[in-house]
Amino acid sequence: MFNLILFGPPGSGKGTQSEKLISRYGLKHISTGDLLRSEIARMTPLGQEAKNFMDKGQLVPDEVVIGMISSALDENPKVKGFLFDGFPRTAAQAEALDKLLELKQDSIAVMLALDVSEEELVMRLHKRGETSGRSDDNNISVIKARIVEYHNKTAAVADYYRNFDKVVMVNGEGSIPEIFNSLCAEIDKRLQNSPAASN
Ligand code: B4P
Repeated sequence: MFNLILFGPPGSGKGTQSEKLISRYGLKHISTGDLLRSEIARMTPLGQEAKNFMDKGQLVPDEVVIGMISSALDENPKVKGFLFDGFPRTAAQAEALDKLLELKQDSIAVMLALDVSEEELVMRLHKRGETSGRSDDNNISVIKARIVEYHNKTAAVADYYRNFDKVVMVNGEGSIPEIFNSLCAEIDKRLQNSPAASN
């Protein structure tokens, strides 16, 4: 399998680029944000718990998210690979993901980290809030709280994968196709060395 993490602060374009990448490479998309929003829409107990955190711009507790990922991996045993979008977001989530993949004799091939200035992030999310109906996008103080959570808890995840030499920084500012091309160039380099992913 070829497993990829698309990493970056809120609003860096993870969701936007993931849609294009899964279509090009046939990977299974796992977005914890989408999974959580689907739980909220279905008004499940997990969704109700998650909503309390998401509406404040806080991360949902690790055990909730890790449980969701474990189920998603089990439900997709025969895929070419996974594209993890918005996960892992804490060092504990990163360690748990490595262990879950190890149980399947698998691992992360690369983390592509989108680099976007804070000013641009706030602008993008606020703009999306005008139309998305997402309660965490239409309030500047919640947007800023999400960015603070990112610096306090999520940025360390890149350090975790740096220890294994798996992080590649990609400029996340510019047009959507330009950024997509930069991501594809990095993936293509690695796929050439990964026989498992090319079949
Ligand atoms: P997510 O759903 O992961 O969303 P996000 O980080 O806000 O956005 P993303 O980076 O995907 O941005 P997008 O492409 O949409 O998280 C939401 C919440 O869920 C979190 O705050 C947290 O509470 C919870 N959560 C999720 N995963 C969790 C986990 N693992 N652990 C704990 N809690 C978790 O882009 C944003 C906007 O920018 C869009 O409007 C897009 O059109 C625009 N855009 C994209 N690329 C652009 C470009 N190049 N130029 C201009 N605009 C661009």
